[in-house]
Amino acid sequence: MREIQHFINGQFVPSASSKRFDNINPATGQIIATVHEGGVAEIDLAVKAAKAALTGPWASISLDERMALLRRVAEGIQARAADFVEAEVTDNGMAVHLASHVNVPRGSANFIQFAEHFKYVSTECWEMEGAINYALRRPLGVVGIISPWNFPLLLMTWKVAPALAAGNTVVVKPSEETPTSAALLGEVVKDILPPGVYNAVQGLGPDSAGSALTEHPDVDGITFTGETTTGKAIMRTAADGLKKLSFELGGKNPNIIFADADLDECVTTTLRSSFANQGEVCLCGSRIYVERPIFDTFVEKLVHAARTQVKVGDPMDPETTMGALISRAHFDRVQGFLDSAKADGATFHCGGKRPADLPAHLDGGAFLEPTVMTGLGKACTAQQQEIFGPVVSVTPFDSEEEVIGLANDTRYGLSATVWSSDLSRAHRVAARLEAGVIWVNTWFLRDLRSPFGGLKNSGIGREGGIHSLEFYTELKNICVKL
Ligand code: NAD
Ligand code: 6OD
Repeated sequence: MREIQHFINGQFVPSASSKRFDNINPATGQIIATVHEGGVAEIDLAVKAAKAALTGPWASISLDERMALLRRVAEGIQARAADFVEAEVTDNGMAVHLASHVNVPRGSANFIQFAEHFKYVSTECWEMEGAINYALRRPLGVVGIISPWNFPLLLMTWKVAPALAAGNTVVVKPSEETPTSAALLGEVVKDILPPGVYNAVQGLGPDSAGSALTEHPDVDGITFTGETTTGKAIMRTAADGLKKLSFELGGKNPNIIFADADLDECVTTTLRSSFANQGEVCLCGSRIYVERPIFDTFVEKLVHAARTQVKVGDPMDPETTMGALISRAHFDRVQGFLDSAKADGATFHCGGKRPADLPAHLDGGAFLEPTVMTGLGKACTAQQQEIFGPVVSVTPFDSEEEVIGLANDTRYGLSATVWSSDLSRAHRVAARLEAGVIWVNTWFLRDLRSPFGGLKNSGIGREGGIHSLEFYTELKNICVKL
């Protein structure tokens, strides 16, 4: 059985305790690795290494050298792309096509982006009578990165790359569901970065590596992606150490489709925004609002596309477009939402069950058909809570005012899409939506220089471009009397 250890101070090391947990392939239900569970002792070792590295060679190399090292990390990921793809598919259950076209390339692109961008950012200077102020940017210090399972490499490197580009050192706690990519990144950086700059401690959340990292007094900031309830728990724990925080949390994202939208393009993209990565993308649109004149046609087209274009199956098959949900436990949670929707009177146009025709080797896997529902009122559980599965609910609307109200009627505020060929209306609606990221006539089109994050219960702060630099550094003002 393959073993996954911690990567601390440039070395793979076992846990001090005998605690281990299983890494399960969600498509087969098979155990694929045993993982060392870290806790207070391993986090302390990693934080000590990260703190020491802050004053070692990492601190004294030039900006150009640091960025060159990060570009080598990007190349290292590309060189090991096949290993990363396999790890992401077998840990997460995502389709190999998605892993190799989105997740793993973004793992390397994140390093290239921040290695480039941060080279050209300046600080402020203010002249006053008889004095001059200028600001210096310094690394935040030791950054704790707690990441989720849904895009393991993409989301971990989305934080590791800017943190390192800004001169910090990091301790990563990857999701217990998807431990492999953080270990593989250790293999990549081992011969590139000085020891202690990148550390990864495996483990669970509460009473394990996650809470130990949040509690550690020498961690200067925590950047977290995951559920809103976990964010609240981390915030409470981090309050004692007054740590700087950045949170990317859950969503219940609206897609707003006006009757003048290019319907075929809209359906094609909505199919993706509904079912990509089994609907396990924080940005997936789960509440679809369609202007009444095209409501029936839209539902018919989306259901037809879901039935004919989504191929649920073995994630390793390049033809598969939808793989397995992350675990049986998550499948049961999603099923609970489907049951509540049924009880609330939803009509199921497709899906709602495990596909009948899967091969025998996937018997233990957590598969669900793409599911389209209508008929849910705005207060229903399935309309208000994040399902995080391949399930969407479609609702008609009659006016711009009404749909803005419906879209904003949620405690979340992560993303939204607006579909219309009337650009004035699209701008007007986008400006009034309570969401951090809004796409017009597209979805998940990313420019890594732009601000990314959520409003309300979907997050705190923004990352991306200069906003990442803001989080991963501290500014100090120097005032010189002339
Ligand atoms: P999760 O909150 O269950 O776990 C995320 C990470 O937090 C894991 O590494 C976990 O071990 C750790 N953790 C759990 N409890 C902890 C605690 N008390 N202290 C410290 N660490 C703890 O989330 P998940 O199930 O892995 O991911 C799915 C969620 O993530 C969804 O809600 C999704 O919307 C959200 N998400 C948000 C974004 C975004 O950009 N806003 C991106 C991806 C995922
Ligand atoms: O594209 C990104 O940078 C990003 N953070 C995506 C988040 C996807 C959520 O599942």
